[in-house]
Amino acid sequence: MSLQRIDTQPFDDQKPGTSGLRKRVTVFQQAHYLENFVQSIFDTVNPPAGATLTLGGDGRYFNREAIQIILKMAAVNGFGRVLVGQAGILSTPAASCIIRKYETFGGIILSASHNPGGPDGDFGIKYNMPNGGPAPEKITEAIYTNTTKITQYSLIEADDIPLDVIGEYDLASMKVQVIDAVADYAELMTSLFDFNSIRSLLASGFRIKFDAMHAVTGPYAREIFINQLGAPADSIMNAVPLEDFGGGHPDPNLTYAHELVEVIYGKHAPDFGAASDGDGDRNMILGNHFFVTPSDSLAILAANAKLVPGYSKGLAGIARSMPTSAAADRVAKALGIPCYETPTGWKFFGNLMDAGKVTLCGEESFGTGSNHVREKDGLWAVLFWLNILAQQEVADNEKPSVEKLVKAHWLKYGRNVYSRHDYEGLPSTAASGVIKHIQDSYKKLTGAQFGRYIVKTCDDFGYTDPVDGSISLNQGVRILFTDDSRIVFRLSGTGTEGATLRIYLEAYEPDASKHHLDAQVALAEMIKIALEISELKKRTGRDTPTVIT
Ligand code: VG1
Ligand code: CO
Repeated sequence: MSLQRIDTQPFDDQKPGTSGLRKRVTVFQQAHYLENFVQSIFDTVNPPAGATLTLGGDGRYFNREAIQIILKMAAVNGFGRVLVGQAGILSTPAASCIIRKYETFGGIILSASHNPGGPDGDFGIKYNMPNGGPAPEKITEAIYTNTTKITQYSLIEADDIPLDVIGEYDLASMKVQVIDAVADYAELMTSLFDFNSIRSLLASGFRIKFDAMHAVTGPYAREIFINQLGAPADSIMNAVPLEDFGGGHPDPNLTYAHELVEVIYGKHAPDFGAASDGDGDRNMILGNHFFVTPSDSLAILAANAKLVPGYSKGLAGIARSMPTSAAADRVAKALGIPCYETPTGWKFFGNLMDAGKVTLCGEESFGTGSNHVREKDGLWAVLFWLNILAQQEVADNEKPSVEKLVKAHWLKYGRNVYSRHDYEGLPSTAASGVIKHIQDSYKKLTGAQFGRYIVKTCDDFGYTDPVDGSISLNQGVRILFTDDSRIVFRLSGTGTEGATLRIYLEAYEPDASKHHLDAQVALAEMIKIALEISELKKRTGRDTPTVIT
C-alpha cells in the first residue's frame, strides 16, 4: 500500500445543485472527476484525525467503483474509520440514520435520486453533516470554490474492499466496517411506529402494494413489510435493486410509477399503494383508485400525528418548502404551532429541526420527513400513513380508507387544490428567458385581473434562516393572488440535461361540493394564466408539460 499524490486540474462544472453534484455517469467516469470533487469535500470539512465517515449509495451504476475510490481517498485524508453499507448500499434516510446513531463526523451519499441510472444515466454525490443532514449552502459553496482551485488529490494504492461481506477490514491505518444496510434503519422505524397495530391491520385483509421501482428501498421494504409486519410476499414489487433501475425512471409519481398506478386503478386494486424513488427519500401515497397530493400528505400526517407513538406528544412546528401548498399551514394554525416556509431542498430544514423548532417537514416533490433523521424519508412516510390508518380502524370499526381520510381532512380544513407542471429538456437560455420575462413584468402584473383572479403581489422568494441568519435569494418567482391562490415558477436544480421549468399552481377551495373535482379541472383557469404570464409557447415552443404531478 502506498500513498499517491496525483496532480490534477479543476473542472469548471462541479457546482452542487439542489441536492449535491449530479451529472451523467460518463462525466463522472472522466479521469480525476470524482476524485477532484471528493478531495474538495475533504479539504472543506477538514476531518479531525481519526474521524469516522458514513458511506453508501443507492446502488446505481458506478456506485461500487465510486465507493472503492472514496475509501482509498478517505484513508489518507484524516479518517480513521468508514462505515459502509453492505454492497455499497445505503438509502438516503438510512445514511442519515447511521450518521446520527453512530455519531459519525459526516457522510457521503452517492445518488442521483429520481434520475435514471445505468451507463447512460446519471450519477451523483453529496456530503452530509454530523447532524445527518445535507450540507448547508455555505459548505456546498466552499466545496465548489475548492473544486475551482484544486491542483492535487491523494489516495492510497490498495486492493478493493470486499463490499458484499459484512466485517471489518484494514485500509492502511483506517478501518473499513461493512455494515448491514437495513438493520439500524428498521430498528429506528420500530421505535417510532406501532408495529403491532399495523400488523393487525394487514392481517385483517387490508391489502397494500409498495413499488420500490427497482431501486434502493427493495431490501428495506422486504424487511419491514414482509418480515416484520407480516404482509404477503406480493405486497412489494420491483424490490430487487438494479444498477439501471430496470431502465426506468425511479421517480414515484403518476407518470413514472405507472406499473403501480395500473394496479391501484385496476380491477382488484389494493387498499393502499405507495412507491419510493432511487435513493429512498421520496414517497407517493395512493388509496384504492385515489391519489394523495404530497402537500396534502404532509398536512394529513401533521393533523393526525398524535395517533402515532413517536409523535404522540405533539409537534413543535411544521416546515414546508415554498412551492409546497399551504395545506400544512392550516393544520399548524389549528394546532397553534408555527409553520415555516423555506426554499426548495431538504438542506434548509436542518437548522429548524436541530433548533427544535419543527418536527415535521415536507416538499411538494413527494418528500416528507421528520426530526427522526435529517433527510426526507420515503418508507417512514408509508409507515406513518399505515399507522394512522390502523388507528382509524380501531376508531371506526370499519375498513380504513385513504380516500375517506383525505376527504374528511378537506371537509375540516378546506382543500388547497394543487398541481405541478414540469417542462423538461428546455434549452437553458429559453428557460431563463421565461423567468426573466416574468420578473420584468412584476410592475405590470401587480393589480392586474385575469378572469376571477386579481394579482396581489409578485416577488422573487428569498429566505433568511431564522436560526443562523444566512440568506438565500432567488429561490423562485411568485405570483400571489388576492384570494391566496398562487403560481410559482422555478428552474430545477437537479437535472443534468438542458433546463427544467417547474410551474406550481395552487388555489384554495373551501366549498366541499367542489372537492371531488380533478385538480387539472379545478386549476384550468390558473394554468391558462400561467401560460399567458410566462409567454411560454412563444419563448419555448411548448405549452404542454412533460410531467404533471
Ligand atoms: C427536486 C425537488 C426538490 C427536492 C430535490 C431533491 O429539486 O423539486 O423538492 O428536494 O429534487 O430530491 P429541483 O431543484 O429539481 O426542483 V431527491 O429525492 O434528489 O433527493
Ligand atoms: Co431522492
